[in-house]
Amino acid sequence: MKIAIVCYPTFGGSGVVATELGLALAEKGHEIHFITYKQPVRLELLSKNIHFHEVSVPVYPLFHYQPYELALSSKLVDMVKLHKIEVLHVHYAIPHAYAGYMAKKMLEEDNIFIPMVTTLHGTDITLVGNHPFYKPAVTFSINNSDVVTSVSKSLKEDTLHLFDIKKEIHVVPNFIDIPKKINAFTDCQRDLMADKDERIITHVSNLREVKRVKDVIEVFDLIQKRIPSKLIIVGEGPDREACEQLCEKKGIEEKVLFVGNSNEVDKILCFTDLFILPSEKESFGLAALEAMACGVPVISSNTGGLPEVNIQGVSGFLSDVGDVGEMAENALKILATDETLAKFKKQAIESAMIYDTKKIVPVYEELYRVAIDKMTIAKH
Ligand code: GMT
Repeated sequence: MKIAIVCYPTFGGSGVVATELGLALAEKGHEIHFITYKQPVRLELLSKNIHFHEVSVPVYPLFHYQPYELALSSKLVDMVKLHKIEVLHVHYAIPHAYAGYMAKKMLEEDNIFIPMVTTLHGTDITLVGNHPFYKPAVTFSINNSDVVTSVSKSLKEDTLHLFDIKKEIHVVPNFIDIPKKINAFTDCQRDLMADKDERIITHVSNLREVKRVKDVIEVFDLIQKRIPSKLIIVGEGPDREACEQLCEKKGIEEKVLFVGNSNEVDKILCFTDLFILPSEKESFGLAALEAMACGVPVISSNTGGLPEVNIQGVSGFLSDVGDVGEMAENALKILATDETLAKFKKQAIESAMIYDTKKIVPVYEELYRVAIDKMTIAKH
């Protein structure tokens, strides 16, 4: 199949999933066209089946807001025609499903009928999409997609609860190449980061309010009072400064390392003993799954889709949002002895297995096939 993928190319779960999906599909022989404003961060272009088309939005002084949706839909029309693309897969409803719908309609004028698959990722539904400013457009774009998928059961429920949806929503969970993660590193040079007797705790996110990074620091503070440990915070975002100040206020700045955005997350996870994700909202929690696939147990909140990923008492523990005391106690249970830690590490990998790329990518392929067939029948 010839498939166009539209996503956010920056650091962030929806872009990562879209990129990994494109790479996995290309490996299976499909022709993949990424259409976005920048090359996705995890995209490796060295394959005959991978193409990247940049959407440029020229700056014009009259516009206070540059019309990205317009440029994207025009680019989609041109690329569909040029490369004979058969299906359009847009990740994150805003504004991609909206721009995709416009492209579909423009193409129909030329007798080109292309199905659009929309994948809902999280805040496009729960935090942003639900805002009255966007709600009518998001509802319209979802209802006018040919296939709608959500990354968790919880996100599907939220979507049906918050919007007037007339479409079936297929739950297709996020995925990860588990064998690749397990074999990513043999020697990850743990000694560079911590002393032998110290436990290493990690958090990865875009350091936004919704991630509650201050809770990560509160949990770590309680842990480090009881056992020697280090905290690594990976990612950039608006809350970084306030979090650095909090570490200073607590006098733990020597034990907390802010490493910014990193392309070496697997390497960091390789020497990590525990992952903390205390988010306010989390439709799935790809970062938690990545940690588990690397054999890292997870302490998380029990919000959204996290209970579908992090299994209570098996891959880690879950607590109510903001309950930093319980999170720290649970963390200490896991880190107590090398034996318990080893048990949780093993269980984390086992729990991640159901989300292996090989199990999930065929589900998308089948949805594309059905959508293309339906479109072909409707055309005649
Ligand atoms: O919705 C967001 O906050 C951004 C989005 C992203 O692009 O990182 O994250 C969402 O999609 C991820 C991939 O499907 C999920 O793993 C995250 O849980 C989800 N974030 C939230 O729901 C806050």
